[in-house]
Amino acid sequence: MYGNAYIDPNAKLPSILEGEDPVKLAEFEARIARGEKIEPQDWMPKEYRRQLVRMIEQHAHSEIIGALPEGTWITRAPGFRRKLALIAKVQDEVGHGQLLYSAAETLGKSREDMINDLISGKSKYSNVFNYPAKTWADSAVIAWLIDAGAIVNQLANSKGSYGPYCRALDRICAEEAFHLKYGHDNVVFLATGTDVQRAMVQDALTRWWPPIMHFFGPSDRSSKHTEILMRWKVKMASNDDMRQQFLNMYVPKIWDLGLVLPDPNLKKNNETGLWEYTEPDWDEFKRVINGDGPCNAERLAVRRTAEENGRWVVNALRKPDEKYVTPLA
Ligand code: BYC
Repeated sequence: MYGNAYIDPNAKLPSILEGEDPVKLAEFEARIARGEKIEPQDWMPKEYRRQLVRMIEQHAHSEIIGALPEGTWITRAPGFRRKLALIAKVQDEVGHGQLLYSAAETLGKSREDMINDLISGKSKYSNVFNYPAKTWADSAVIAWLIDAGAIVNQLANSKGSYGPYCRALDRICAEEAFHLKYGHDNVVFLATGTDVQRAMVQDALTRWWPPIMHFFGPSDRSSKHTEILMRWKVKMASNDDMRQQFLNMYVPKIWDLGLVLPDPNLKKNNETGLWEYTEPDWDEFKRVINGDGPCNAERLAVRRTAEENGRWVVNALRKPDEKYVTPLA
């Protein structure tokens, strides 16, 4: 179904590919089928460019907005070692944003336009970051399980077709692997700690589970972009496949810690090898990704303030001829 390199020049193109040169399109798809990377200067269909900008830009926004829920715990981290590790993690996430904005810029959209689309609410970013990190245990659950979900997604897509995105993902995955260890250590510490610590991490897990199930995107039945993205090897696994991979790797580890997941139907079907679960609440998912989650307004307000407060730096950098001002002292 996917990755078919041959396009019949006489066949009618799908509407999203209308107007494309069929010969160039066939060459492009043949390169992808051979596993070659597409680079910024190469010919690509408009829809490939549009889809990549959409996906990489959303990913970049997710990193810089994703720094906020955990970032609020830096000042309240329990102990110096945890504080140092959390500062480093949050800094990494913002760095991932930088890498991804640079990758998206190679496709022709300026960083300023991307940031404007974020703070105006036009662009999306990951659903999970619209929920509050109420306790220290929330930051532990994010670092372990959101980063785990991100690694499942990014490890697969780093083998994809667009060179700059794949190279950014390679570097990001290496750093995320540390975040995952940090998050796991943090959750294990709480889950094996006092009754209060245990209750705190259980409560955080119970609240974060539904957003984590949403994190991989709508079910394959209703995912509108998967087919074309998999055909062009931008996405290397479907949303449901990634959700399954995540469940397979992490549910046993969560259960090993004696923690309870808030889904009575969650179990592995040993015949199919697939996890069964209660259908996530997709209405809530849609509300949250379209701007009406518990923290959407707050998250965008923080980014807006950061933009306004940092505007003078941007303006200063845009005037390369300006004389260097000698400090008074
Ligand atoms: N959240 O057709 P579909 C991190 C939207 S950050 C929000 O399946 P697609 C971290 C989707 O955009 C890492 N929106 O889409 C950072 C589309 O809407 P539009 C975050 C979502 O693209 C800091 C519509 O639903 N990872 O790890 O084929 C601290 C239909 O969906 C979501 C990435 O960004 C969602 N979860 O597949 C800690 C990965 N899911 O655009 C950790 C990169 C779907 O038509 N992105 N939508 O208006 C992807 O891999 C893919 O875009 C997705 C969705 C798998 C997420």
